[in-house]
Amino acid sequence: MDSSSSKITLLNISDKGKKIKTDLVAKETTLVIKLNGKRLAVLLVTPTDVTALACGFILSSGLIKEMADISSIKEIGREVEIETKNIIEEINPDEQIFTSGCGRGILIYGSVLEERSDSKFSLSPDSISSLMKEFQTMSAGFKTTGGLHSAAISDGKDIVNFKEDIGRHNAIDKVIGDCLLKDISLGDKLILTSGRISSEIVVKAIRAGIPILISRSAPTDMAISLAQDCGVTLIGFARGDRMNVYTHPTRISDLENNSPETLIERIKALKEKKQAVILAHNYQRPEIQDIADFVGDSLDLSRKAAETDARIIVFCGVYFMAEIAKILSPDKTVLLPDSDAGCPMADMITVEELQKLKLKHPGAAVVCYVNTHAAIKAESDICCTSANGVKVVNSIPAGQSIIFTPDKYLGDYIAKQTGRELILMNGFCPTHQTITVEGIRKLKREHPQAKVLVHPECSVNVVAYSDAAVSTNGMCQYVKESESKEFIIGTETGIIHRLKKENPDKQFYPASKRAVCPNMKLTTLEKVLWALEDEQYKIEVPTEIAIHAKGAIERMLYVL
Ligand code: CIZ
Ligand code: SF4
Repeated sequence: MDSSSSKITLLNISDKGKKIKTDLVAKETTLVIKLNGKRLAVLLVTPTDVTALACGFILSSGLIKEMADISSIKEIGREVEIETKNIIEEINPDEQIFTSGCGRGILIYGSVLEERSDSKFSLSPDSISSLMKEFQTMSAGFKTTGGLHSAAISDGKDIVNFKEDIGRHNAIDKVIGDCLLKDISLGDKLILTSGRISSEIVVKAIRAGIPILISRSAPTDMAISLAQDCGVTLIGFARGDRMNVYTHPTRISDLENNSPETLIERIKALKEKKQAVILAHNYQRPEIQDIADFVGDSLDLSRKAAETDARIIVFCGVYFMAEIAKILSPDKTVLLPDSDAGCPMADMITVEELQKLKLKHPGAAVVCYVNTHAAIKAESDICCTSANGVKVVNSIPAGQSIIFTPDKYLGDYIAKQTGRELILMNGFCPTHQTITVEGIRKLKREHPQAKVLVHPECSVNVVAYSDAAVSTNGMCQYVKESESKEFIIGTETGIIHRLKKENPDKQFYPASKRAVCPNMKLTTLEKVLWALEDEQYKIEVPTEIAIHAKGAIERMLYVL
């Protein structure tokens, strides 16, 4: 194919007047990628290195794992035809994910979540700065048109591959594909990109096995969360000597020693020194569960918080949980390692809405799910968790009407179990909504012996389809007592770490790989260390609210 620019004629208007000029602009053409005789994708590309682009594209899309999977490649005009050795399965539409505006393709997001880079490749901030400088110079050198994105692969010392394209995705697919064609290993390399890092770009690095991703521009929140989960070091705004390291800073040498082992040592030492205890929710990341003094559900954790002699409680969970710990232990310092770790379900109702409903139903008892802000608990008669909601509702005298807030699905489950009519609000958990009957049915076909355990925060038809709808602690107990060896787990996937640890001889399959609560996953080892070092972020609850909320929590504890 031809080169990357076209000569055009234009009218230039400036303070010096009008002038006809010629200039170079980026060339854009279509590229058809055919896989095993079928049309896979039509991309808009810069017409250079299209074979590399096609190879990188099918690797980034998860359709091949290595060059050895390809049996032939042909470039004919504006088409690249690739044949693979093995039949490639149809892409499961359940696993498919939308792509961002200028993205395109067939990225299969779920499957990358199982991949985790543990590459020990590392480099210093100085090397990053000088690589970025070289990258900039190369981009400027190649750039005759403006408007092109560049990507490069580096071994930490030199740039070993450099490509440009009108699309930031294409530029990256080109460098990855060219390394595949040239048999250059990628596990000990990094990617440099001129473009914004969205989650799809992180997916490309993961699929290629590249552990470090560096950009001049910004990453998105989803990209950061995915890079954290999959062990990729993500660096943004790398300009001059400055850079922001968003995830896994352990690969940046010369910084203070912060390998995971050292981080854990430092957390342990500081915890002793400051008389702190670390509590972690069942949905936390595995490494956080492993360093915690105690792992459990919100009720367990608030009890531990009330019992402990520690001076500081580092609460690895979400805001409403840390708030309960503070309400029950007002004299202790309660720290939430990431102040943004909230709960969208708790945010779905306001005090005003609840007050309005109370006025509409005078005399009704108000039962609030634990996933609420303290101000809502203060407006409620009694609190409950998913483990004790049925008991709590049964404790309310027959005949008294009951408002249940905020989770409509848990409310529906409790209503069915107790035979009580509940006045429901419209809250729900977005994470549990990723779990569907279709998804579970598919898993059940693969594992017909597996028991299906789901959380009552799941939608009504999912709960109806399950063998049991139970809280996270309920799942731990069910699995321990069950003779079954296989379980489909319909809740936030973090619980699977605990289930595996407690039942090493049993198998667990997440009902949806997308049931990952972004808020629960905000806590990382680094943030736990910083929380201890700087005693941040302190939870405070206004006294008036705390007194009333404590009443609702203590009434729940009394019912048990
Ligand atoms: O109560 C909890 O900890 C939550 C939010 C879920 C569960 O089932 O444990
Ligand atoms: Fe809230 Fe759902 Fe996350 Fe639990 S899993 S903290 S209910 S968003």
